[in-house]
This record gives sequence, structure tokens and C-alpha cells, in this order.
Amino acid sequence: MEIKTEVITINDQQWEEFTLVNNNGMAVSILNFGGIITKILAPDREGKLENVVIGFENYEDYLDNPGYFGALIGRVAGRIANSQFEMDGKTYTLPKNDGENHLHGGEPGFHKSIWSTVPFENGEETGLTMTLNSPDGENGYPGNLRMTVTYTLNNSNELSITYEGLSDQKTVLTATNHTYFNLSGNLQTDIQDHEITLDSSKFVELDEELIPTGEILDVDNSVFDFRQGRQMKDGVTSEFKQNLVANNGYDHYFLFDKSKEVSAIVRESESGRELKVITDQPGVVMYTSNNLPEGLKLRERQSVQYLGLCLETQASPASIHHDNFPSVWLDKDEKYFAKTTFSFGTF
Ligand code: G6D
Repeated sequence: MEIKTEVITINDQQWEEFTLVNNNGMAVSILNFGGIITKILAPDREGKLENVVIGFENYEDYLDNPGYFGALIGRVAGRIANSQFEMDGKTYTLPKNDGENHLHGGEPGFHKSIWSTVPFENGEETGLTMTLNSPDGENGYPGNLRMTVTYTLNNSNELSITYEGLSDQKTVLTATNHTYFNLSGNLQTDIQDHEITLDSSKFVELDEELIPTGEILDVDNSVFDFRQGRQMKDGVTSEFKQNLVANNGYDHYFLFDKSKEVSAIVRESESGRELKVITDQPGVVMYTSNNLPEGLKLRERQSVQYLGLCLETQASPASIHHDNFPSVWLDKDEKYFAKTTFSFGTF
């Protein structure tokens, strides 16, 4: 196990990039800025290590990062309708950064904050402990919130992300990571041929603004049924309204049936790479980069639509305005805990 550290000067800020390397040569690079995963080197079926995530060529581009590449997201990942919510008789108003709605915690949010970062390693794993204090009222959210995110890489090629939070007032919180995976290696192809399996029989219906309508739909007999595996491109060619509102793809919260230990599997047949997702979270937003801005200068190429697959494990912001959704409410002094493991293998 090894940790390499590099100082990167961006304008007047000094960022640090930590690269975690395990005994198989798998490497994960992470910035203290936004907790951003900038690169993951994972083996193909021949053992060839290639990058499997979207990342910028020039790090100053992470200052804008309209696609939230690789970033920690919070306080609330996803959209909050009308950028406000009621809590105990009081209305809280959040910044409108997505039309009339609030997206991904607002600015600066977790994705543009400098996290205090302490690397660690022992024989079997290496990682980073990252902490952030978000003051009461930041972006309109109640409560002084202390967040701790731990990235851990072990020698089984598993990258785990653990999120812990504690607020001195009742608040809302559901954090995630917004990495765009592409198992082809060095972004050689887009993700339309990736095969996805989800342990999910239900998903959340969206309106034209990508706001949950309050309805939970069955996946049966639709291109939202990933229980037996399905190629992502089915959502691109689909004429189903829910794929059309997402701009010809997926951008939806899937509720896990929790019938299997592994909640999601992604496979790419040319390379033989396989990614398994094990999580304690009740669901996942699967986003197939339908709205990825084109022409951004990435490490290997320019960005194009459908270049990466996001698996944002989390609870559902729909629970703020509707009953029967996985809750994002967090009581005063209640411990928030979430853990997701991304396990890289081959088939
Ligand atoms: C788009 O609708 C999508 C979001 O789900 C995604 O997180 C964001 O781009 C990066 O707004």
C-alpha cells in the first residue's frame, strides 16, 4: 500500500491530490477540494490498468465543474422543489441554482469546499479521513453540521466511501459521490454498451423539471427494469416519457429491493471490467450523463453525451415534500451514517 501526495496551486489556493495505491497497482486519486475523485486506475481482464472515471485535464476546471465530476455532494444530493422546505412550522429557503429548484446543496456545497484531509494506511488498506464544518444557515440549511467522509482502498480492489454527519439542530442531509464511471478504459468509448444490473423493482417518476411527482412507478415491462441486466442504450432509444424528460436516458432514483447483497453491477464486455456496488443506502440516482456539457477538456479526450455513468447512492429529496420516500430528515444530535463500496473486478 502506498499514498502519494501532490500539491497543486490553483489561482491563490493550494490544493492537495492524494493518490491511494494498493498492492495490485489499483490507484485512486482524490483532491481535498470537493473530495473529488480525479482518477481511478483499474485492471481489465488482461490486468491492464486504465482510468475508469471522467476527470479534467486542467485542474482549474474543477472550480466550475458543471457536471460535478467526481465530487462529494451535499448537504442534499439531488433536487429540492422550489428551493424551499417547511420544518417545524418554519420555511427554509435555499439558493435557486437549477431553474426554480435547488440542486446538489447549492454553491459552494460539499463539491467546492476544501476538506481537512488526513491520510492513513495499514497493511490491508489505505485511505483519507476528510472533515468539513458547514455552519448553521450555509446555503439556507439549518444546523451547524460536522461532516466526516472516509475513503478507503483495500487489496481486494474495493473503494469504500463512508459518510458521517452530526448537526446541532434538526436538518436535512443525504450525501453522495458524483463520480462518472466508464469501464471501457481511458474513455475509449461512451457507456451506451455498458450492461447494468439493478436490484430494483421501483423508481421515482419525474416531471419536466426532473422534480419527483410523488409517484413511485414499477419497472415491469419497461426499459427501467434492470433486474436481469440491460444495456444502457435502451434508455437512449426509448420513447417512454420518463426517458424523454431525462433528455433521452436515465436520471432517476431507483429504490433498492434489498433482495441481494450487491445492489448494482456494471459490466463492459470489451475490457471485461465489472463494477459492483454494495451500499447501506435505500436507493440510487442513476444518471447516464444525458446532459453532460460537450467539449470539456478531459484527461483523455473531449466530453460528449453518455460518456459516464453516475451511481449516486443516497436517500430521496422527494421525502421533503412527499410521504413514503426514503427520508433525508436528520434530528438534532442524530448520527448520520452512510456507506457505499465500489468493488472493481473482471468477468
Ligand atoms: C443534471 O439532471 C442532472 C443531474 O442529475 C446531475 O447530477 C447533474 O446534471 C450533474 O442536472
